[in-house]
Amino acid sequence: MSQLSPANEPLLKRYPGNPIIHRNATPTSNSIMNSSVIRFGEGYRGVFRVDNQCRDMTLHTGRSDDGLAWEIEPDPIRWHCAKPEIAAFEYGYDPRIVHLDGRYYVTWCHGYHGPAIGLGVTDDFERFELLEIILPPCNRNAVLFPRRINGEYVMLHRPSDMGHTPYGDIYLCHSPDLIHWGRHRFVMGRRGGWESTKIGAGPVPIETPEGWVLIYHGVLTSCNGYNYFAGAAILDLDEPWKVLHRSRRYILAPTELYECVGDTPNVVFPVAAVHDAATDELRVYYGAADTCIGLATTTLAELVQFVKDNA
Ligand code: BMA
Repeated sequence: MSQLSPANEPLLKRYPGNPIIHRNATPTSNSIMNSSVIRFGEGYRGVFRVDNQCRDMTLHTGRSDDGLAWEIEPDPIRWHCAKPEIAAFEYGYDPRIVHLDGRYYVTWCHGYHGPAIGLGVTDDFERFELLEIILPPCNRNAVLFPRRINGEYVMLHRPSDMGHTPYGDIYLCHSPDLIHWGRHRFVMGRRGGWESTKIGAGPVPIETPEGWVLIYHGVLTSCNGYNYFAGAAILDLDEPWKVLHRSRRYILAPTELYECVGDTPNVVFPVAAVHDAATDELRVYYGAADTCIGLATTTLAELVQFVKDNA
């Protein structure tokens, strides 16, 4: 448990049963982290980053009735792909899922001569189709908006390099068909403190009357390497490259044992957010220490207020 006083806790409150998914949730997993979940019917489904005991980075599906207790498929997703030249899966990691035009689209970092962005789709979380490589290397953290904006699909992304990328800002691009992307805009860059080295989009942006709420990760470089934090900003509804508010304070920092001890110490990496419109509860799912998955909550109203108060 944290030694900090309640008044000194960050905005997001950890679920007391954390981590909700442990590193050994499949028979051959080394670690399960940086994964995406979404409401599906009466329950939840997810696409999970599972690093196996050969240390291959693979994508698996999983299911849950309550979003807390998860069953992760032991075998990686077998992607159907009509295009043999892109069908080989060198690796896949950091997936995001969005419900868009009635289907479930998945974006992830796709190994294709370097870290590229893959786009896939499913309707039932049983059959998955790999549609295209939508951004070439080197890129990571591609996140689709959940609806068209002014008639076009919109996606956040983070240009990067072949390695662990000691820089990184968030950009946005547009598409008429989800396949061809252009009309690039700068959204926001790294700045001081917890986000001084690089930033990258986290969960799918959440639409509110105040703007799109964007939860993202920020990284600082310490004497022991990268430390990952979660932060939040609000983007303009019609021109989402315009940042209306951005919190100087993080909303979650790596302070618990399972966030500080693991394959990569000192990491909280938010990837999915599930909002309950009836209660306003916002559940944020995050990878912890590149080893397991944690859950933290707030309300959307509190998050919006926090971002404005700490801008
Ligand atoms: C992600 C991935 C991981 C990395 C992590 C921190 O973008 O690249 O392999 O360690 O950031 O959780």
